[in-house]
Amino acid sequence: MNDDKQTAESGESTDSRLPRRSFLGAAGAAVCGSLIAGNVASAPYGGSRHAIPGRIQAEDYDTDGAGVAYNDATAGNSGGAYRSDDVDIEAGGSGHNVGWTQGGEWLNYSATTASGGTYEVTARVASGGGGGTFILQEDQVDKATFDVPDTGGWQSWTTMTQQVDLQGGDHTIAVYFDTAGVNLDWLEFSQVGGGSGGSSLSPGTYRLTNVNSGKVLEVAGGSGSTANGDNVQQWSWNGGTWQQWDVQENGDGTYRLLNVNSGKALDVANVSTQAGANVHQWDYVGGANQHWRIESNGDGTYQLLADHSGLALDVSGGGTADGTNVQQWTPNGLDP
Ligand SMILES: [Ca+2]
Ligand SMILES: [Ca+2]
Repeated sequence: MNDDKQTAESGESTDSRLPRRSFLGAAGAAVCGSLIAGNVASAPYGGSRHAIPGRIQAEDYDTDGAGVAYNDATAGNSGGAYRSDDVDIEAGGSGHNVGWTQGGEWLNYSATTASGGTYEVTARVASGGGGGTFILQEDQVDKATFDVPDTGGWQSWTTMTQQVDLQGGDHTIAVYFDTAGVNLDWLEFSQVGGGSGGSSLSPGTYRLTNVNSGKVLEVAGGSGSTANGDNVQQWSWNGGTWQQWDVQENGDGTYRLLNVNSGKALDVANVSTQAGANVHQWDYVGGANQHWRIESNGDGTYQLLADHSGLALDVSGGGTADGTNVQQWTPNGLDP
């Protein structure tokens, strides 16, 4: 079981630091530094801008190459995975991560922030080399410094959270590596204090009703199902305590969901990061596969995202029958 306990730090701004030449901003932006020539903005990877709130995978930095979308100190991709420019990417983390980072390297992410305000930024990081430091920027302005500790291995992941103030609209988010020694998997932005996409559910006891089927999340087998590994599925609401969930805050923007009948936690089996992995109940041990982000869909409904994988709680195949299994799946915007 991964111990993904978060190291929350105060969201102290570092705006007083000198701007770094970490990116070529929107066309026409005033930029300086020998790395940069001309007013050529980098373009989003995959063709569409990253959405904030939301998760940005480190390896999904912009296109348009060296000096525009990124700066990397070594020729070629040392990890040999995912993309084939100079940024060093390996199979790892929640799929791929950026590694072999060195001081002075940077990555740009074209993003659209839904609304200006305060956001929690959670970074999934690892370091097997004594730790390191990177800086999060918005349009070349420093927003937060992440001092990453030595996590005990290059694939020993932890998360760190800071608060930042972001502007609404199209901006370039950048990661500037101040030192060597940081592996980066992803950055997740969630708005503080509600708003669409924010995590704003109050703790308490809930029944969780699937929008598509109208059925509720339950532990299969009813009141006798109190063992680790008992399955979770959907069923017509009957008022049973095994259909009710005690939603508690973890203090880091995530929640745990404890079944009222069994006291056990909603848990992704085997800490799997695969789409289609089963969801069942297990003793609450604080694992990131037992921590869920509850994000508003802006219409009174919510989606639940497993913190370790970023995947959504999902009724298999969009089924509407009693007993249809519940799993994790790529968030698809369909009624979950
Ligand atoms: Ca390289
Ligand atoms: Ca990643």
